[in-house]
Order: sequence, then structure tokens, then C-alpha cells
Amino acid sequence: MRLLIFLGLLWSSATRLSASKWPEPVFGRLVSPGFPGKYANNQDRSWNLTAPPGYRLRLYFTHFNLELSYRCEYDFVKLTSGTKVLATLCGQESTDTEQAPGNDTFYSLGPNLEVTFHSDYSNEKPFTGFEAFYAAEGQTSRKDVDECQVSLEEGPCDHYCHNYLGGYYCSCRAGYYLHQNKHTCSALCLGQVFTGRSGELSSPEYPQPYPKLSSCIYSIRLEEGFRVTLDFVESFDVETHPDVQCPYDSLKIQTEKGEYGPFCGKALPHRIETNSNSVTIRFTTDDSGNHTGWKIRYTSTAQPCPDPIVPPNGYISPVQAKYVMKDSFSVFCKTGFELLQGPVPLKSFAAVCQKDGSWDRPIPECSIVDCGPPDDLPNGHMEYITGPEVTTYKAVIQYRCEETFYIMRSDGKYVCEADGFWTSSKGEKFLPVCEPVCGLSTLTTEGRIFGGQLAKPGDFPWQVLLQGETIAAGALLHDNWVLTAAHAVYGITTETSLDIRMGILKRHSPNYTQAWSEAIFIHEGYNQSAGFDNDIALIKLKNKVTINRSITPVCLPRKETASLMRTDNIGTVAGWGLTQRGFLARNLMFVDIPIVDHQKCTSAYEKQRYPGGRVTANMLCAGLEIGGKDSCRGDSGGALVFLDNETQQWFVGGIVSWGSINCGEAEQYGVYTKVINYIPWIKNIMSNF
Ligand SMILES: [Ca+2]
Ligand SMILES: [Ca+2]
Ligand SMILES: [Ca+2]
Repeated sequence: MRLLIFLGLLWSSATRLSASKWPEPVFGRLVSPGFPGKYANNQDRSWNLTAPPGYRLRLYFTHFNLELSYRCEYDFVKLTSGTKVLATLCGQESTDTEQAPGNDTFYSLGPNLEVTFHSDYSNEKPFTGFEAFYAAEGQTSRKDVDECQVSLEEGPCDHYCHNYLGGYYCSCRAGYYLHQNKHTCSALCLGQVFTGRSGELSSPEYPQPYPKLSSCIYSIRLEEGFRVTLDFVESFDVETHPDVQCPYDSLKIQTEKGEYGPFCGKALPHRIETNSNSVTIRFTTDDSGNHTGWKIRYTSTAQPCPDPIVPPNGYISPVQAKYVMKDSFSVFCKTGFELLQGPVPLKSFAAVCQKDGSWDRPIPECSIVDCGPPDDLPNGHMEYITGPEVTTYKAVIQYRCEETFYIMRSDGKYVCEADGFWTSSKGEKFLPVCEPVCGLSTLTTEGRIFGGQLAKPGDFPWQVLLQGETIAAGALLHDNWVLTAAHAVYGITTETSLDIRMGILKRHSPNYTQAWSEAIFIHEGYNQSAGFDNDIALIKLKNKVTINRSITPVCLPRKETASLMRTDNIGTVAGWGLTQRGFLARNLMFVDIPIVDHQKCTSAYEKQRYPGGRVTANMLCAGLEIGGKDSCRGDSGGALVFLDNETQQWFVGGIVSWGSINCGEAEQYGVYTKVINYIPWIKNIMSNF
């Protein structure tokens, strides 16, 4: 039975074919890949279309948007008939060198037409490609009825009409679909959602006539707390009937609380206060009429929050006439003021209006920045300039160092800045430094006598007593370093065993200032068994000592002071070393002694062999040719000082190093480490440790 039916079907279609006035109609639609979306790169498509013998093919475009390139080399649609290229198309509109189809209709030469689409490897922006329709048509007298060839108004199709031999069909533009009646283009207008706090919506094509047989739904969806207001604007034209309410086309508005409409006619409907945050608008049309539709502008409001009160010394942003739900404002303080919520400082502040019309947090205040009590300055003090104990923004204080013994390199003026830090006029946020003044002494150079004398208080305030297994001396540098001879501290391994005393004249005085060494630096060129070259060392103290009349550092020589240490210039050396009577001195003694010609001193020691005694360029000699005045054992490491005439400060020119075994011997001299040769070594250690 089934076979019979099948044969019957075959027979009937064959009968219809032969009975047909026309050959089987050839027509169709071609689109670029992905149409109506953008086409991809590297696409190649071709279509071989064939008309029945004696017929030709007609092709035209309803949409064309390809990348434009010179001579359409990148992307193109090519139409070929047999061996002849009919057209190579690209771009959107024709230019001098490239062709776009526009409203042109293309015809094949003979029955064959090949359509080729090509896209290259890139696109500067997305392109939507093309849509084309083709159909076979007669070249002979057997003419088809062209159903599309009537005036547009009365045409059988809403959008596009496509004729073919023995019939026609309709198609629609993007955004529409062909209604099942085959000629109406219904709008695709479902599910449009608006979430902005205001906006506009209108019927499709507005202000052109709206499409037929369409059912559109628009939704306004705002957060809870907002209330939507609808205003019909510009024009309103929806098909109506004099007796029946909106029987054809209608506009209805719906909220969860109620319904408005249906609306139709030509009068603008009144404003609608929906009192809702969720509004649905439905628009349905029938299959006839030409009406321009409607346009709605919607706005929304919410319960307003009270106007924010600007705190003194602050400002708010943004400034608005009204603040409603979700609106926010920030508070900023003027320079020198900071946000304070109760006792808590805030980095920033922003309040948000809530749906019940209240702000979500209280407004903070702008409190003046307070830098707080300034730090104490070691060896100095501070004065309030702006007012007693005023430590707020722009307050000024003045640091000063203790007079005479300390000096400040900066002006010591600090201002409380907006960041809450006391800041110097150079922008520094750390304390100034009170540096000890060096080389102050009560010693005078008037009426110098070349003989051992008792030192008076304040004469040698830099003099340091090093009490180890033997005694030695040193000179205070800055307020935490002692300069001495390498041989005086050589071999001292347990550094704390070095008992350092300052501020004394009597060696056994119980009233001394005690210091301890933190580190000892012996010159790397010093070799205990190879003479006294580089006989220099530095001791770093554990703590800074307080500078006063009896403890003051000695200065280091300046470059310019080299001229004060030439032959016959007089230096002064102090110490508790062996006296002429052969005992260690109880009281600090000093002698004034002239510098001796270097050559003379060198030859003197060449004549008499002293163990390891060779005078080098790193040494100074001082003493009297007749002998008698000299430094001696126990004085080692002490400073040979000179007065800098220009600054009236004493500096260390030499360090007691070595000499004849019989101190004060004639034609033998005291030998001192030449400090000026070691300035870079001293400064390097003092600045790095
Ligand atoms: Ca391309
Ligand atoms: Ca036709
Ligand atoms: Ca209608």
C-alpha cells in the first residue's frame, strides 16, 4: 500500500510539472555567513546558480556592508557569468575605484551565475555582510507577471518583494520577521528592558508608521524605592474607532498596583504617576492602517533625603538641589583639616541616600590637624612661636641647640603641616641635629714657654684617658669617637675592657665621665712589627657623651691649616705620661713644642737606631734640638694640637706615636702621626659605622 502511494505521488508531481506553464521556478536568497550579524575573517563562499535553458538570472541586494579596500582586494562579493566578471563589490557605497551594489540589478549572460564571497584575515571594525535575492526570468516573449511592479503603497509586501517566474514572495528588514500571512513584516519587539533612572521609548519606526501585526513589550525595571513617572511626548497617533475603545491597535501600561489604558487616538495621554518601580508597556497592532505611534519619556523619583549640612571647614560634592535614593555625596575637608567621626579619624567619607529617605551614616566633622607635642631635641630645646603649646596646623616652633657647645646647621624652624608632621623649611620631617662644636679651649697661645706645665680645667677638654694594662691617651672627635694611636689599642680584643675616661685633669680623680668602646678601628696599613707607619686608630663609643666645658671634641685639620704645621710652628701636646722624674704624671701636663724640619728628623733617627724607628711621610716631628721638652711613654695616642687662627678653634695635627727611648734627649725628637694624611680614612669610618 505504501509503495502505491509513493508511486502515486511521483506520478502526480510529474503530471503537474509537464502541465505547468513555466519551468520549475528558480529563485532564492543568499546571505553572508552569520548574517544579519557580523561576518568572520577568512571566509570563502560561492554559489553556482543555474537558470533553465533560455532563461537568465536576476540578482539584487537588500543589504550590503563589507569592508572597503582599494579595488576591493580585501573583502568582496564577485559576480561571474561564464568567463566574464560582472562585478566585484565592496564597501557600502560606490567610490571612484570601487563598486557597491546600491539599487543595481545584475543579470547573468546566459543561464549561469556564480556568486563568490571572500573575507580576508582582518577587519578594522565589524561589518554585517550582505543579503541578496535572485530569480530566473525569461528573455523571450513568454513573460512572467511581475507582481512586485506596482506602486509601493499598494505593493503586496511590507518591506521587500521578490518576483520570480510564476510567482513572488516577500522578505523583511533586520529587526522584523515575516508574519505567517506571508506579506506583513512584524516587528521583533519583545523583552526590551530599561533600567536607567530615566529614558525614552517609542513605537517601532517612530515617527514613521508603526509595523502591523506586531506585539511589543517594554519593561522599565528600577530598584525598589523608585517611583516611575511616564510622560507622552511629541506626538501620539494610534489607530482608533469612534465608537469602540481601541479595537484595532492599543497601548496598555501595567504595574503591580494597576493598569492604565488602553490608549489610542490622536491626543497625548496625560502624565502617569505610576507609584511603582516596575512598569510594563504593551503595544499591539492589527494588520491595517498607517499611524505614527507614540513616544514616552520616563523619569523616576524616590523619597528625598534631607539636605546634607556642610561641616565647618569642609565642603561636599556633588552639590545637588535634591538627593534621592542611591544618590550619594562625599565630604572633604579644607587643607589642614581632617575628617573625624566622633573620635575616629576617617580617610574619606561618603553617605548614600536610602530608600526610606534617610542617609546611611551621620556627617563627620572637619577637625584641624594636630601635629602633637614636638619631639625633644637632644642637646637642644624648643620654643612655641605661634602660642603656648599650640601644635595645630600652621603652628610654628623653633628648635635651638644648647649654646656654645652645640651648633645647628639648619634654621631650626618647623611648621605643623596638613599631613600632621612637623616639617622644616626644607621639607624635612626629622629633627634637626645639634652637632658638638669642636676645638673650644681655655688655653691661650700668648707667652708660650717650652716647659712642662700643669693643665688647667678646660685647657684640653678633648683629652681622653685610656686605662688598660698601661695607660694611653686619645682625643675626642664629635661626641662618640676617640682618635688615638694604633699601637695604643693594638691587641685589645675584648673591647669593653678598655676603660675610657673623660673630663678629668687628675689621673686618679673619682669624678670622671666614663665611656665604653663599641668598636675599635686600627688603620689597615699599621703593622706592629714594622715600625710606626699608619699609627692611627679610631674608637667608636657605645654612647654619645654630653659636651660641656670640660668635655669638648677637638677639630680635624682643614686643608687650609696645613700651613700652620710647618717647621718651627708651635704645637701643644698634653698627657699623663712619664715626667722628667720618671713617674707617670698625676696631673695632666702639657708642653708647647715646635715642629722640626722633616729631613733633619729623618736623618737624626737614621743615625741612632731606635727599634723599628724610621721616619715616614705619614709622620710629623716636634721637639727642641737641645732636648728637654717632649712627649713620653704614657702620652701615646694623645693629640698634638694647633690653634686655627681663622676659626679660633683647636685642631689635632698629630698623634703621639714614638720617639727616643730617653724622652727629651737632645737632637732626638718626638714623632707624631700626621693626621692630615688620614682625613679621608677618618671620615669614611666615622660616616659608615
Ligand atoms: Ca576584511
Ligand atoms: Ca512573478
Ligand atoms: Ca491598525
